[in-house]
Amino acid sequence: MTRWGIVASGQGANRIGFLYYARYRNPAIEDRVLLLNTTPADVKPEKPLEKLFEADPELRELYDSIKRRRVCIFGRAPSGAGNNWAVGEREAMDDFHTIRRYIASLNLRPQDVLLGIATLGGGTGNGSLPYIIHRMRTEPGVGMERMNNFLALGILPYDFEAPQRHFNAVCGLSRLLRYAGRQNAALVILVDNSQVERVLGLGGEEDRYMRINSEIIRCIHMLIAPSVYTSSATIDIADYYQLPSNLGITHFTPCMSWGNDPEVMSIEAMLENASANPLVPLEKGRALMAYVILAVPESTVLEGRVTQEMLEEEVRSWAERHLAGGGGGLVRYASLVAVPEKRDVDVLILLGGFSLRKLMEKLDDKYHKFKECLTPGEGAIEQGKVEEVEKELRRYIAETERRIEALERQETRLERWGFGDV
Ligand SMILES: Nc1nc2c(ncn2[C@@H]2O[C@H](COP(=O)(O)OP(=O)(O)OP(=O)(O)O)[C@@H](O)[C@H]2O)c(=O)[nH]1
Ligand SMILES: [Mg+2]
Repeated sequence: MTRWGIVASGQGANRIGFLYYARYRNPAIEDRVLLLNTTPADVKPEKPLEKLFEADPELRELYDSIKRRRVCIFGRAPSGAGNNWAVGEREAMDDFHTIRRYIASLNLRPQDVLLGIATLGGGTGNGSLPYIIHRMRTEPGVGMERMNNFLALGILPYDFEAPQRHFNAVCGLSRLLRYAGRQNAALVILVDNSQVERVLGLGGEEDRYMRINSEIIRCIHMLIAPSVYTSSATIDIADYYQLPSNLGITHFTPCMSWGNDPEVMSIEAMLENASANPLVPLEKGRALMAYVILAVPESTVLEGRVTQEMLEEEVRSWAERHLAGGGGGLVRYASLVAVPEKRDVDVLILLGGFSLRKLMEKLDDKYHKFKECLTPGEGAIEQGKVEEVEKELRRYIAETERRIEALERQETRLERWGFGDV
Protein backbone atom coordinates (compact mmCIF):
# COMPACT_ATOMS: atom_id res chain seq x y z
CA MET A 1 0.00 0.00 0.00
CA THR A 2 1.26 3.49 -0.83
CA ARG A 3 1.57 5.39 2.43
CA TRP A 4 0.61 9.02 2.65
CA GLY A 5 1.67 11.78 4.99
CA ILE A 6 0.15 15.23 5.41
CA VAL A 7 2.13 18.38 6.17
CA ALA A 8 -0.22 21.25 6.98
CA SER A 9 1.39 24.65 7.45
CA GLY A 10 -0.33 27.74 8.87
CA GLN A 11 -3.59 28.32 10.66
CA GLY A 12 -6.19 27.34 8.06
CA ALA A 13 -4.13 24.34 6.96
CA ASN A 14 -3.75 23.21 10.58
CA ARG A 15 -7.55 23.16 10.86
CA ILE A 16 -7.93 21.14 7.67
CA GLY A 17 -5.11 18.70 8.46
CA PHE A 18 -6.27 18.09 12.00
CA LEU A 19 -9.93 17.76 10.99
CA TYR A 20 -8.94 15.15 8.43
CA TYR A 21 -6.98 13.22 11.03
CA ALA A 22 -9.84 13.44 13.53
CA ARG A 23 -12.63 12.45 11.14
CA TYR A 24 -11.01 9.74 9.06
CA ARG A 25 -9.04 6.84 10.34
CA ASN A 26 -7.18 6.10 7.18
CA PRO A 27 -4.82 3.11 7.04
CA ALA A 28 -2.80 4.85 4.31
CA ILE A 29 -2.24 7.83 6.63
CA GLU A 30 -2.28 6.30 10.13
CA ASP A 31 -0.97 9.14 12.30
CA ARG A 32 1.21 10.81 9.71
CA VAL A 33 -0.36 14.27 9.94
CA LEU A 34 2.12 17.01 10.75
CA LEU A 35 0.95 20.48 11.77
CA LEU A 36 3.41 23.34 11.24
CA ASN A 37 2.84 26.90 12.32
CA THR A 38 4.53 30.07 13.44
CA THR A 39 2.80 31.44 16.47
CA PRO A 40 3.37 34.52 18.54
CA ALA A 41 5.07 33.68 21.81
CA ASP A 42 1.98 34.37 23.88
CA VAL A 43 -0.47 32.27 21.88
CA LYS A 44 -0.88 28.54 22.24
CA PRO A 45 -0.27 26.47 19.11
CA GLU A 46 -3.72 24.90 19.39
CA LYS A 47 -5.47 28.27 19.09
CA PRO A 48 -6.60 27.70 15.48
CA LEU A 49 -8.31 24.54 16.64
CA GLU A 50 -10.24 25.97 19.61
CA LYS A 51 -13.53 26.09 17.70
CA LEU A 52 -13.18 22.44 16.81
CA PHE A 53 -12.53 21.55 20.43
CA GLU A 54 -15.63 23.49 21.51
CA ALA A 55 -17.72 21.50 19.07
CA ASP A 56 -16.21 18.19 20.18
CA PRO A 57 -14.18 18.04 23.41
CA GLU A 58 -12.79 14.63 22.48
CA LEU A 59 -10.80 16.33 19.77
CA ARG A 60 -8.80 18.18 22.39
CA GLU A 61 -7.71 14.86 23.85
CA LEU A 62 -6.84 13.60 20.41
CA TYR A 63 -4.80 16.73 19.82
CA ASP A 64 -3.01 16.36 23.15
CA SER A 65 -2.12 12.81 22.23
CA ILE A 66 -0.32 13.82 19.02
CA LYS A 67 1.03 17.26 19.79
CA ARG A 68 4.45 16.26 21.02
CA ARG A 69 5.33 14.38 17.86
CA ARG A 70 3.15 16.04 15.28
CA VAL A 71 3.05 19.76 16.01
CA CYS A 72 6.05 21.81 15.01
CA ILE A 73 6.30 25.50 15.78
CA PHE A 74 8.96 27.22 13.74
CA GLY A 75 10.35 30.74 13.39
CA ARG A 76 11.22 33.42 15.84
CA ALA A 77 9.27 36.52 14.84
CA PRO A 78 7.18 37.56 17.83
CA SER A 79 4.09 38.09 15.69
CA GLY A 80 4.23 34.97 13.52
CA ALA A 81 4.47 35.68 9.81
CA GLY A 82 2.02 38.59 10.08
CA ASN A 83 0.33 37.72 6.79
CA ASN A 84 3.57 38.31 4.92
CA TRP A 85 4.67 35.32 2.86
CA ALA A 86 8.28 36.49 2.64
CA VAL A 87 8.46 36.36 6.43
CA GLY A 88 6.84 32.90 6.47
CA GLU A 89 9.42 31.74 3.96
CA ARG A 90 12.34 33.21 5.90
CA GLU A 91 11.16 31.56 9.11
CA ALA A 92 10.98 28.18 7.36
CA MET A 93 14.44 28.75 5.93
CA ASP A 94 15.93 29.55 9.34
CA ASP A 95 14.30 26.57 11.02
CA PHE A 96 14.45 24.13 8.16
CA HIS A 97 16.54 21.62 10.12
CA THR A 98 13.74 21.37 12.70
CA ILE A 99 11.01 21.04 10.07
CA ARG A 100 13.03 18.40 8.27
CA ARG A 101 13.40 16.41 11.47
CA TYR A 102 9.62 16.35 11.97
CA ILE A 103 9.05 15.31 8.35
CA ALA A 104 11.65 12.56 8.69
CA SER A 105 9.80 11.25 11.73
CA LEU A 106 6.84 10.45 9.47
CA ASN A 107 8.99 7.56 8.24
CA LEU A 108 7.87 7.71 4.66
CA ARG A 109 9.50 5.51 2.04
CA PRO A 110 10.64 6.69 -1.41
CA GLN A 111 7.49 5.38 -3.06
CA ASP A 112 5.19 7.14 -0.58
CA VAL A 113 3.42 10.45 -1.03
CA LEU A 114 3.37 13.66 0.98
CA LEU A 115 0.46 16.03 0.70
CA GLY A 116 1.28 19.59 1.75
CA ILE A 117 -1.58 21.93 2.66
CA ALA A 118 -1.48 25.74 2.86
CA THR A 119 -3.94 28.59 2.62
CA LEU A 120 -2.63 30.87 -0.10
CA GLY A 121 -4.05 34.08 1.38
CA GLY A 122 -1.90 33.91 4.52
CA GLY A 123 1.77 34.35 5.28
CA THR A 124 2.88 31.28 7.18
CA GLY A 125 1.59 28.33 5.16
CA ASN A 126 1.87 30.16 1.87
CA GLY A 127 5.39 31.37 2.64
CA SER A 128 6.73 28.11 4.05
CA LEU A 129 5.15 25.27 2.06
CA PRO A 130 6.61 26.07 -1.39
CA TYR A 131 10.02 26.54 0.20
CA ILE A 132 9.80 23.25 2.13
CA ILE A 133 8.77 21.38 -1.02
CA HIS A 134 11.64 22.93 -2.94
CA ARG A 135 14.20 21.95 -0.28
CA MET A 136 12.82 18.43 0.03
CA ARG A 137 12.89 17.97 -3.73
CA THR A 138 16.38 19.25 -4.22
CA GLU A 139 18.11 17.86 -1.12
CA PRO A 140 18.01 14.18 -0.40
CA GLY A 141 18.28 12.82 3.06
CA VAL A 142 15.06 12.42 4.98
CA GLY A 143 14.56 8.84 3.97
CA MET A 144 12.82 10.03 0.81
CA GLU A 145 15.62 10.36 -1.68
CA ARG A 146 13.21 10.63 -4.57
CA MET A 147 11.09 13.40 -3.16
CA ASN A 148 9.27 14.33 -6.32
CA ASN A 149 6.15 12.91 -4.75
CA PHE A 150 5.20 16.01 -2.83
CA LEU A 151 1.68 17.10 -3.77
CA ALA A 152 0.20 20.38 -2.62
CA LEU A 153 -3.27 21.60 -1.77
CA GLY A 154 -3.63 25.39 -1.93
CA ILE A 155 -6.72 27.18 -0.61
CA LEU A 156 -7.53 30.48 -2.34
CA PRO A 157 -9.00 33.42 -0.38
CA TYR A 158 -12.62 34.52 -0.56
CA ASP A 159 -13.40 37.04 -3.30
CA PHE A 160 -14.13 39.71 -0.71
CA GLU A 161 -10.82 39.47 1.12
CA ALA A 162 -8.28 42.28 1.17
CA PRO A 163 -5.70 42.96 -1.55
CA GLN A 164 -2.84 41.59 0.54
CA ARG A 165 -4.51 38.15 0.61
CA HIS A 166 -4.86 38.18 -3.16
CA PHE A 167 -1.30 39.32 -3.54
CA ASN A 168 -0.20 36.45 -1.31
CA ALA A 169 -2.32 34.03 -3.31
CA VAL A 170 -0.75 34.95 -6.65
CA CYS A 171 2.75 34.64 -5.20
CA GLY A 172 1.91 31.38 -3.42
CA LEU A 173 0.35 29.83 -6.49
CA SER A 174 3.37 30.71 -8.57
CA ARG A 175 5.83 29.35 -5.98
CA LEU A 176 3.94 26.08 -5.55
CA LEU A 177 4.01 25.56 -9.31
CA ARG A 178 7.56 26.75 -9.93
CA TYR A 179 10.41 27.54 -7.59
CA ALA A 180 13.91 28.70 -8.46
CA GLY A 181 13.16 28.22 -12.14
CA ARG A 182 11.91 24.63 -11.99
CA GLN A 183 8.74 22.70 -11.33
CA ASN A 184 8.04 22.55 -7.63
CA ALA A 185 5.11 20.50 -6.28
CA ALA A 186 4.41 17.45 -8.40
CA LEU A 187 0.75 18.36 -8.42
CA VAL A 188 -0.98 21.49 -7.15
CA ILE A 189 -4.62 21.04 -6.22
CA LEU A 190 -6.51 24.32 -5.96
CA VAL A 191 -9.64 25.05 -3.98
CA ASP A 192 -11.25 28.48 -3.82
CA ASN A 193 -13.16 29.43 -0.65
CA SER A 194 -15.80 31.50 -2.45
CA GLN A 195 -16.33 28.86 -5.10
CA VAL A 196 -16.82 26.11 -2.49
CA GLU A 197 -19.54 28.24 -0.89
CA ARG A 198 -21.22 28.73 -4.26
CA VAL A 199 -21.10 25.01 -4.96
CA LEU A 200 -22.47 24.13 -1.52
CA GLY A 201 -25.06 26.90 -1.67
CA LEU A 202 -23.68 28.58 1.46
CA GLY A 203 -23.45 32.24 2.28
CA GLY A 204 -22.02 33.87 5.37
CA GLU A 205 -22.81 31.03 7.78
CA GLU A 206 -21.65 31.24 11.35
CA ASP A 207 -18.69 28.88 11.09
CA ARG A 208 -18.16 28.95 7.37
CA TYR A 209 -14.65 27.47 7.47
CA MET A 210 -15.98 24.37 9.15
CA ARG A 211 -18.32 23.67 6.23
CA ILE A 212 -15.64 24.34 3.63
CA ASN A 213 -13.06 22.30 5.50
CA SER A 214 -15.44 19.35 5.76
CA GLU A 215 -15.78 19.40 2.00
CA ILE A 216 -12.03 19.67 1.51
CA ILE A 217 -11.26 16.70 3.73
CA ARG A 218 -13.73 14.54 1.79
CA CYS A 219 -11.77 15.42 -1.26
CA ILE A 220 -8.49 14.46 0.39
CA HIS A 221 -10.04 11.18 1.41
CA MET A 222 -11.14 10.39 -2.13
CA LEU A 223 -7.70 11.28 -3.43
CA ILE A 224 -6.15 8.74 -1.11
CA ALA A 225 -8.86 6.11 -1.59
CA PRO A 226 -7.17 4.25 -4.47
CA SER A 227 -4.12 3.72 -2.25
CA VAL A 228 -6.23 2.11 0.44
CA TYR A 229 -8.58 -0.07 -1.55
CA THR A 230 -6.16 -1.27 -4.15
CA SER A 231 -7.04 -3.66 -6.90
CA SER A 232 -5.25 -4.44 -10.12
CA ALA A 233 -7.42 -1.95 -11.99
CA THR A 234 -7.03 1.04 -9.69
CA ILE A 235 -4.61 3.70 -10.87
CA ASP A 236 -1.32 3.59 -9.10
CA ILE A 237 -0.65 6.70 -7.12
CA ALA A 238 2.52 7.22 -9.14
CA ASP A 239 0.28 8.30 -12.00
CA TYR A 240 -0.87 11.23 -9.96
CA TYR A 241 2.40 12.99 -10.36
CA GLN A 242 4.52 11.33 -12.98
CA LEU A 243 2.28 11.60 -15.99
CA PRO A 244 1.03 15.13 -15.62
CA SER A 245 4.56 16.23 -14.76
CA ASN A 246 5.78 14.76 -18.03
CA LEU A 247 3.11 16.75 -19.78
CA GLY A 248 3.97 19.91 -17.88
CA ILE A 249 0.53 19.94 -16.28
CA THR A 250 0.78 20.79 -12.61
CA HIS A 251 -2.46 22.43 -11.51
CA PHE A 252 -5.69 20.63 -10.78
CA THR A 253 -9.00 21.25 -9.11
CA PRO A 254 -11.42 18.76 -7.58
CA CYS A 255 -14.98 18.42 -8.87
CA MET A 256 -17.17 16.31 -6.64
CA SER A 257 -20.47 14.58 -6.30
CA TRP A 258 -21.23 12.70 -3.09
CA GLY A 259 -23.73 10.17 -1.81
CA ASN A 260 -25.29 9.05 -5.09
CA ASP A 261 -27.70 6.14 -5.05
CA PRO A 262 -26.32 3.55 -7.48
CA GLU A 263 -29.84 2.15 -8.04
CA VAL A 264 -31.19 5.38 -9.50
CA MET A 265 -28.22 7.35 -10.80
CA SER A 266 -26.25 6.43 -13.88
CA ILE A 267 -22.48 6.88 -13.87
CA GLU A 268 -22.97 9.36 -16.67
CA ALA A 269 -25.27 11.50 -14.51
CA MET A 270 -22.86 11.33 -11.58
CA LEU A 271 -19.96 12.49 -13.74
CA GLU A 272 -22.11 15.33 -15.09
CA ASN A 273 -23.04 16.41 -11.57
CA ALA A 274 -19.45 16.32 -10.41
CA SER A 275 -18.15 18.34 -13.33
CA ALA A 276 -20.79 21.00 -12.70
CA ASN A 277 -19.09 21.61 -9.32
CA PRO A 278 -15.44 22.55 -9.80
CA LEU A 279 -13.87 24.00 -6.64
CA VAL A 280 -12.28 26.93 -8.44
CA PRO A 281 -13.99 29.21 -10.96
CA LEU A 282 -13.26 28.00 -14.48
CA GLU A 283 -14.58 27.88 -17.99
CA LYS A 284 -16.38 24.73 -18.94
CA GLY A 285 -14.67 22.63 -21.59
CA ARG A 286 -11.25 24.24 -21.26
CA ALA A 287 -9.06 21.68 -19.50
CA LEU A 288 -6.39 19.31 -20.73
CA MET A 289 -6.85 16.19 -18.63
CA ALA A 290 -8.74 14.46 -15.83
CA TYR A 291 -8.39 11.78 -13.20
CA VAL A 292 -11.69 10.24 -12.24
CA ILE A 293 -12.12 8.28 -9.03
CA LEU A 294 -15.36 6.46 -8.41
CA ALA A 295 -15.84 4.96 -4.93
CA VAL A 296 -18.63 2.39 -4.98
CA PRO A 297 -20.12 -0.24 -2.65
CA GLU A 298 -18.00 -3.37 -2.87
CA SER A 299 -21.07 -5.47 -3.68
CA THR A 300 -21.70 -3.61 -6.95
CA VAL A 301 -18.23 -4.64 -8.11
CA LEU A 302 -18.45 -8.20 -6.83
CA GLU A 303 -21.77 -8.62 -8.62
CA GLY A 304 -20.31 -7.17 -11.80
CA ARG A 305 -22.77 -4.28 -11.92
CA VAL A 306 -19.90 -1.81 -12.26
CA THR A 307 -16.61 -2.69 -13.88
CA GLN A 308 -13.42 -0.79 -14.61
CA GLU A 309 -14.14 -1.15 -18.34
CA MET A 310 -17.60 0.35 -17.92
CA LEU A 311 -16.15 3.27 -16.00
CA GLU A 312 -13.47 3.86 -18.60
CA GLU A 313 -16.07 3.96 -21.33
CA GLU A 314 -18.17 6.46 -19.39
CA VAL A 315 -15.12 8.59 -18.66
CA ARG A 316 -14.15 8.58 -22.32
CA SER A 317 -17.50 9.88 -23.38
CA TRP A 318 -17.56 12.38 -20.49
CA ALA A 319 -14.10 13.60 -21.51
CA GLU A 320 -15.23 14.18 -25.08
CA ARG A 321 -17.92 16.48 -23.76
CA HIS A 322 -15.86 18.24 -21.10
CA LEU A 323 -12.19 18.40 -22.01
CA ALA A 324 -10.71 20.85 -24.48
CA GLY A 325 -11.09 20.22 -28.18
CA GLY A 326 -13.80 17.58 -28.02
CA GLY A 327 -11.36 14.72 -28.53
CA GLY A 328 -11.32 13.58 -24.91
CA GLY A 329 -8.36 15.66 -23.71
CA LEU A 330 -4.67 14.84 -23.55
CA VAL A 331 -4.85 12.05 -20.99
CA ARG A 332 -7.42 10.71 -18.61
CA TYR A 333 -7.48 8.10 -15.91
CA ALA A 334 -10.34 6.27 -14.35
CA SER A 335 -10.13 4.42 -11.10
CA LEU A 336 -12.85 2.23 -9.70
CA VAL A 337 -12.54 1.80 -5.95
CA ALA A 338 -14.63 -0.87 -4.23
CA VAL A 339 -15.25 0.08 -0.61
CA PRO A 340 -16.55 -2.50 1.87
CA GLU A 341 -19.57 -1.34 3.92
CA LYS A 342 -20.22 1.55 1.57
CA ARG A 343 -23.78 2.09 0.32
CA ASP A 344 -23.62 5.05 -1.99
CA VAL A 345 -21.32 6.28 -4.73
CA ASP A 346 -18.87 9.18 -4.50
CA VAL A 347 -17.18 10.75 -7.48
CA LEU A 348 -14.05 12.85 -7.57
CA ILE A 349 -12.89 14.32 -10.85
CA LEU A 350 -9.49 15.96 -10.65
CA LEU A 351 -9.55 18.31 -13.57
CA GLY A 352 -6.03 19.19 -14.70
CA GLY A 353 -4.48 21.88 -16.85
CA PHE A 354 -7.65 23.95 -16.95
CA SER A 355 -7.50 27.51 -18.24
CA LEU A 356 -6.49 29.82 -15.40
CA ARG A 357 -8.18 32.82 -16.98
CA LYS A 358 -11.19 32.91 -14.66
CA LEU A 359 -9.08 32.44 -11.57
CA MET A 360 -6.72 35.22 -12.60
CA GLU A 361 -9.67 37.51 -13.28
CA LYS A 362 -10.52 37.09 -9.64
CA LEU A 363 -7.00 37.66 -8.31
CA ASP A 364 -5.53 40.17 -10.71
CA ASP A 365 -6.97 43.55 -9.63
CA LYS A 366 -6.23 43.17 -5.95
CA TYR A 367 -2.86 41.60 -6.66
CA HIS A 368 -1.79 44.66 -8.64
CA LYS A 369 -3.36 47.07 -6.21
CA PHE A 370 -1.24 45.64 -3.42
CA LYS A 371 1.88 45.23 -5.49
CA GLU A 372 1.82 48.84 -6.60
CA CYS A 373 1.75 49.98 -2.99
CA LEU A 374 4.76 47.89 -2.01
CA THR A 375 7.88 49.90 -1.40
CA PRO A 376 10.96 48.02 -2.60
CA GLY A 377 12.53 46.17 0.29
CA GLU A 378 9.55 46.74 2.52
CA GLY A 379 8.33 43.92 4.72
CA ALA A 380 11.08 41.61 3.57
CA ILE A 381 9.62 41.29 0.06
CA GLU A 382 12.18 42.34 -2.47
CA GLN A 383 10.74 43.96 -5.55
CA GLY A 384 12.86 41.86 -7.91
CA LYS A 385 11.58 38.72 -6.26
CA VAL A 386 7.96 39.67 -6.88
CA GLU A 387 8.72 40.32 -10.54
CA GLU A 388 10.37 36.95 -10.86
CA VAL A 389 7.50 35.14 -9.16
CA GLU A 390 4.98 36.93 -11.37
CA LYS A 391 6.95 36.12 -14.51
CA GLU A 392 7.04 32.40 -13.69
CA LEU A 393 3.29 32.30 -13.19
CA ARG A 394 2.66 34.29 -16.35
CA ARG A 395 4.77 31.86 -18.32
CA TYR A 396 3.01 28.83 -16.84
CA ILE A 397 -0.42 30.31 -17.59
CA ALA A 398 0.55 31.18 -21.16
CA GLU A 399 1.85 27.67 -21.75
CA THR A 400 -1.37 26.13 -20.43
CA GLU A 401 -3.41 28.45 -22.63
CA ARG A 402 -1.32 27.64 -25.66
CA ARG A 403 -1.95 23.93 -25.21
CA ILE A 404 -5.65 24.35 -24.68
CA GLU A 405 -5.87 26.39 -27.84
CA ALA A 406 -3.83 23.82 -29.72
CA LEU A 407 -6.26 21.11 -28.63
CA GLU A 408 -9.14 23.34 -29.57
CA ARG A 409 -7.65 23.64 -33.01
CA GLN A 410 -7.13 19.89 -33.02
CA GLU A 411 -3.52 20.48 -33.82
CA THR A 412 -1.82 18.84 -30.90
CA ARG A 413 0.49 16.08 -32.00
CA LEU A 414 0.56 13.68 -29.11
CA GLU A 415 3.47 11.88 -30.68
CA ARG A 416 5.60 14.79 -29.55
CA TRP A 417 5.01 13.61 -26.01
CA GLY A 418 5.80 10.06 -26.84
CA PHE A 419 2.17 8.94 -27.05
CA GLY A 420 1.14 6.94 -30.04
CA ASP A 421 -2.49 6.21 -29.71
CA VAL A 422 -4.42 8.04 -26.99
N1 LIG B 1 -10.94 26.99 3.83
C1 LIG B 1 -10.35 27.64 4.86
N2 LIG B 1 -9.75 28.82 4.67
C2 LIG B 1 -9.18 29.42 5.73
C3 LIG B 1 -9.23 28.85 7.04
N3 LIG B 1 -8.59 29.69 7.89
C4 LIG B 1 -8.15 30.74 7.15
N4 LIG B 1 -8.51 30.58 5.84
C5 LIG B 1 -8.18 31.47 4.73
O1 LIG B 1 -6.76 31.57 4.72
C6 LIG B 1 -6.31 32.89 4.57
C7 LIG B 1 -5.58 33.29 5.83
O2 LIG B 1 -4.59 32.37 6.06
P1 LIG B 1 -4.23 31.70 7.46
O3 LIG B 1 -4.32 30.24 7.29
O4 LIG B 1 -4.97 32.35 8.55
O5 LIG B 1 -2.72 32.19 7.49
P2 LIG B 1 -1.39 31.53 8.02
O6 LIG B 1 -0.90 30.51 7.06
O7 LIG B 1 -1.56 31.11 9.43
O8 LIG B 1 -0.42 32.78 7.92
P3 LIG B 1 -0.38 34.15 8.76
O9 LIG B 1 -0.83 35.16 7.78
O10 LIG B 1 1.04 34.26 9.09
O11 LIG B 1 -1.23 33.99 9.95
C8 LIG B 1 -7.54 33.70 4.28
O12 LIG B 1 -7.68 33.79 2.90
C9 LIG B 1 -8.67 32.87 4.89
O13 LIG B 1 -9.90 33.05 4.23
C10 LIG B 1 -9.89 27.60 7.19
O14 LIG B 1 -9.99 27.02 8.28
N5 LIG B 1 -10.42 27.04 6.07
MG1 LIG C 1 -1.51 32.36 11.22
